Amino acid sequence: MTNPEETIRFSVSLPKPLLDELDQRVVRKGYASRSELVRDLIRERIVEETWERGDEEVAGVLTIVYDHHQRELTQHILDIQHRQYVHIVASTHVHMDHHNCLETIIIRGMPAEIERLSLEIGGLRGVRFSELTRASRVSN
Ligand code: NI
Repeated sequence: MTNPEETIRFSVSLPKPLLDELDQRVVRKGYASRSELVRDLIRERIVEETWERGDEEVAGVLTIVYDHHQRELTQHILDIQHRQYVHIVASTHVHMDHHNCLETIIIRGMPAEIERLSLEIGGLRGVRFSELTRASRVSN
């Protein structure tokens, strides 16, 4: 029986310029080894594909910066979150300065639902910055 935790070594053939690029990234990003970087690249790709396929539950973190003084915007953002409460896991609000509020909203659901919600909030008048980090379960 094979152990699912077992690490298997295999060899990959790469053209020299591509290998050089890989090694530069290892150094630049502070990886301990090529293997560590390649594992991360594969996991990133798996998360992306899970989102593209769209058939399983994933999680996203929406980061927004918005104008505190934009009339009714704070209430509007809260109303949307309450309407979608099933999907909203948590949110954190930081008052950055007199005008700017930063909020991170953790959302669970199908990729299309999370994308729709993110666009709805990000598209509100007075939201100055909006970025969705796409995450999913990833095997070891
Ligand atoms: Ni604030």
